[in-house]
Amino acid sequence: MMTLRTLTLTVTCVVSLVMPVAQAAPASDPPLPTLVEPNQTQSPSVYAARREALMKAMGDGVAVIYAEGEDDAAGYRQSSDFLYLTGVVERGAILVLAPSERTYREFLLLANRDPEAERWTGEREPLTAALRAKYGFEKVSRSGQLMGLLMDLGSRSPTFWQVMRPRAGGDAKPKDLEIYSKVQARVPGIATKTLGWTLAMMRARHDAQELAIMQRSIRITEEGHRAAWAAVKPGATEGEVRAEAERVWRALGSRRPAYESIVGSGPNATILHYPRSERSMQDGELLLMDMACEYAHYAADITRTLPVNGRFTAEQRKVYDTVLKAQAAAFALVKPGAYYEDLDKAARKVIEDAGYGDYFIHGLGHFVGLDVHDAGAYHRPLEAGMVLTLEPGIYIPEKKLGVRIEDQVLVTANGARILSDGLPRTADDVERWMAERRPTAKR
Ligand SMILES: [Mn+2]
Repeated sequence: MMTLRTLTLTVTCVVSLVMPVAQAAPASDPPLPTLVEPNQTQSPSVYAARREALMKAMGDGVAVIYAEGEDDAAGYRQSSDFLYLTGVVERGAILVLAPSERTYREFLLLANRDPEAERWTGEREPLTAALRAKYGFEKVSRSGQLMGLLMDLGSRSPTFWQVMRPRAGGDAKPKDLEIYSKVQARVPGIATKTLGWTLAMMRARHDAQELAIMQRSIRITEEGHRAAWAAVKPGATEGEVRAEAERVWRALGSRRPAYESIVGSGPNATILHYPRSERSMQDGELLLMDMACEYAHYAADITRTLPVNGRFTAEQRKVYDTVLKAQAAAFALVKPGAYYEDLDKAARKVIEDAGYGDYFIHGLGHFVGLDVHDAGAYHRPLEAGMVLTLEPGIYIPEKKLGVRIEDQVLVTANGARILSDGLPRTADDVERWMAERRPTAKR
């Protein structure tokens, strides 16, 4: 029987998790660009072209961009603005751009070496021609040079550009504005201006190579979802399910989850950022899994909701279908020129018309890229190359019932395409997958 054969083939594919993901990914996925190990970055020329575009937008003056990464369980994660412009994964690094200079227009400043610290964290490289070639900069020096360099450049082209979008929260002055003030206190006559949304818009419009990496990030995420779904059954813990996904991502080359995985059953499915994953799931409940990996610094973001025993109840299915319909209503509007607010409104209307208006309590979605909540301007029309999530949800705490369906959508020249198309989405497809692919309860 035809369906059986297809089924067998797919099962083989899913079970072979140790195979490189390239063999599991659909042949139509774009080929991955060459990534430079060990940091999974692209070639230095990719970052040089981005700096060139940013300098074109500046015209003149000087810009300082600080590396402001953070440490997590997987090590140092570079800040995305800095990574986008340099590909340099070093803490304490600083980028200086000065487009009106005649000879050297870009400067990479690195933190001083510390032989004792390097015994613990690994040896860093001296400032040599090899290092300049590796990073694609003609001028590489130490960060102690920053003040002198800025006094020099600022007196020649007296504008300091704020390139990074300021973050809300915290009282600290942004580091770029801080150093600008210090230089301005010594060299009068230098103005401060903002580039506004320039860098955010550059980051939001993904080129073909970035899209190939993002597609791979999604495929690895989907493999993890499938492995996790196979562990879903009454009595299993949320943690077992989550661990399966995270194990598979790591095995396929991902460094870290793109965000703290959310795996919530029954009442926990209604807690938007439920972090603990420690409950045993029960027969008749729903399990919400909002979990995805990061690959080569690019985030994925996918959510699915499954019935723990493999079959939706009538009420669960009604809620599920409403969420799916809301997602479809938003998706139908995605194309260049469309506004995010209108997508949100369309999805909300479907949920309100079905009588669940009070239970959709978050926004429809967000841009995805280097960060899971990526740079982008929600007040501007969508453009080709942008990727956003559509993730409507209905959460009814009094019924211990929560449903969210989240997919990543690429804005194309004429419309849109779902990038996360490798997992079942409709209620029927989900039930079929669970009936056919899930190991029997005996396991
Ligand atoms: Mn999301």
